Amino acid sequence: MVKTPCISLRRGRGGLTKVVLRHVSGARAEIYPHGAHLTAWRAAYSDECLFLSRRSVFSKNQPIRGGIPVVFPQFGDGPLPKHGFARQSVWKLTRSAINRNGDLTLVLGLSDNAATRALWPHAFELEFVITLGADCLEMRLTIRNPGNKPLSCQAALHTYLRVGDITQTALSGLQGTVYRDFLPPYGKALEKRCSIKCCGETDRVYLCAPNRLQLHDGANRRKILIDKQNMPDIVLWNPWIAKSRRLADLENSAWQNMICVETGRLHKPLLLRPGASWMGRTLLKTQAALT
Ligand code: TA6
Repeated sequence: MVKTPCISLRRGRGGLTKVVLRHVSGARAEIYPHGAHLTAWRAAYSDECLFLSRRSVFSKNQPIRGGIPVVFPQFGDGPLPKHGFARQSVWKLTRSAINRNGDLTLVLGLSDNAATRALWPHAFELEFVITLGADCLEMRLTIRNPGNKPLSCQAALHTYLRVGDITQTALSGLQGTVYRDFLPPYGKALEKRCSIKCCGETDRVYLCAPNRLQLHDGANRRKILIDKQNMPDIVLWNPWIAKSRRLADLENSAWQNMICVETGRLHKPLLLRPGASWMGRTLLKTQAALT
């Protein structure tokens, strides 16, 4: 049945507002202005592609667990809240459109304010453009420096992909890339594997990684193609058993059905001159897989 394309505001979990994008093909996405957080994405004729924790808290004071957190201006631990404050800020809904090709676009914005300046004394303007197609989800994150001094920051899309079974899941495209391990023995190493399977807690950043990766989700008989521009680094994370248990907002079994393949500018932080801007793009596309 052909559906009518629709962009609607709904009351989401925890009473937070969410925007629902419904494509004529049946593809669908959900975004909370809280963090400009994509919490759901399904392509036409596919089931849910993003992992969202059933235990996630939906409140103004905490980031949503799962989906696609927007990381800015800091990745990981540091002087700011972990992964920065963008994922805990309420973004403005600046524009939406049903495009001539039937794709749906939602634009969200976040600029510095008293709360962010109290944490990080810099002017900034962020724009997050989400476009939903029949079988793909495109995300464009733009950072502009409206201030009169250089702006140094990191940025990433911390994508939680939903998989049928982590033991039947493999990521390809990183062979020959140097990675830095966030777990012991730490340090750097060269990725020798053509196809990577998580067999334990995995937490590492691949530096200047190739722009096209492929996640094979064998249990769901699907592939997710990851196509990035201007986001050189890839973070691969699975909490595995012990860390899943330690994270209160993550169900104990989460490690079996999620893998984070994150795209960003992390290893070499951005340095934007006054008036300059940067744009990073990530496209996720689903394909059926025979096995
Ligand atoms: O991206 C990987 C990572 O930095 C892991 O170390 C893990 O902490 C994950 O992010 C989740 O971070 P969060 O702050 O959302 O719990």
